[in-house]
Amino acid sequence: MRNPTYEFTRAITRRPASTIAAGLRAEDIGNPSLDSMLAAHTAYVAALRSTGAEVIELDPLEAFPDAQFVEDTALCLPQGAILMRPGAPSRLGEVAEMAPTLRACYDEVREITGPGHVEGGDILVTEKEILVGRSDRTDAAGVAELAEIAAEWGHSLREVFTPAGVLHFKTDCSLMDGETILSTKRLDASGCFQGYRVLHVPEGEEAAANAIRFNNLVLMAAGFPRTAEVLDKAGYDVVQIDNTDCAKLDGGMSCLSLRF
Ligand code: CIR
Repeated sequence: MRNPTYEFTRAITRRPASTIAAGLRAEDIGNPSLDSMLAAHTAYVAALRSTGAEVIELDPLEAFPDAQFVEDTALCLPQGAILMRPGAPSRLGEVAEMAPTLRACYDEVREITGPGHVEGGDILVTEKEILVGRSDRTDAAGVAELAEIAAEWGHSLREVFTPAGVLHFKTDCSLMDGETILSTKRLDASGCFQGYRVLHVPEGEEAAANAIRFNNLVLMAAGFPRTAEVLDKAGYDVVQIDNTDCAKLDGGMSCLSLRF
């Protein structure tokens, strides 16, 4: 049987827009290059497709410079999709742009109506529960509204906390399989992964924690050889994707797709 937390038949991505230099970032380490970001995007989509999945590639949205980070706009579960309500005001309008595609893919589409906020990057779905990290983008009211929908669909949801100064919960962790999480030590130290098998990202390679398990592959950012070795030794088939330009906008592997 398919494990819906990491075995997927479809993904949605969106090509980066020419306006990416206006994208949000915590710290300015220079503007991303559109050409390099497009090349990395093409490699990312090719890796997803190489597993046999269908990838729906959406057109760039010039009015939304962060719109290629589609993960933040929705949560995809086997029972249906839930449209998020981003905590970043400049990103709120991305949800309406994503909605028609999800309505075409799912019979059931619900939405976070507010006043709270939740971004998909703060949500980690495991086999036994949905972990939602409160962060600067995801607040208690948003988590509570999401918990009601999740409960209706038979999921238990646990509120956890994204470390201060970290954009999203999944900036610091990823699901590797039914029982295994890749995490930074700083996030694991909060105790949120008790009962899971945890693989630690080596010190100094924290930016490699945002990876995705997608069917037989693990996609991770290139340039973190010790993390790649940890995953390789644990038996995962790792594909490294250049994340240099997305990283300038605090983005990583999970942000770039919705997977279902
Ligand atoms: C933002 O700050 O919203 C974007 N520049 C990056 C979003 C990354 N998304 C994610 O981790 N799920």
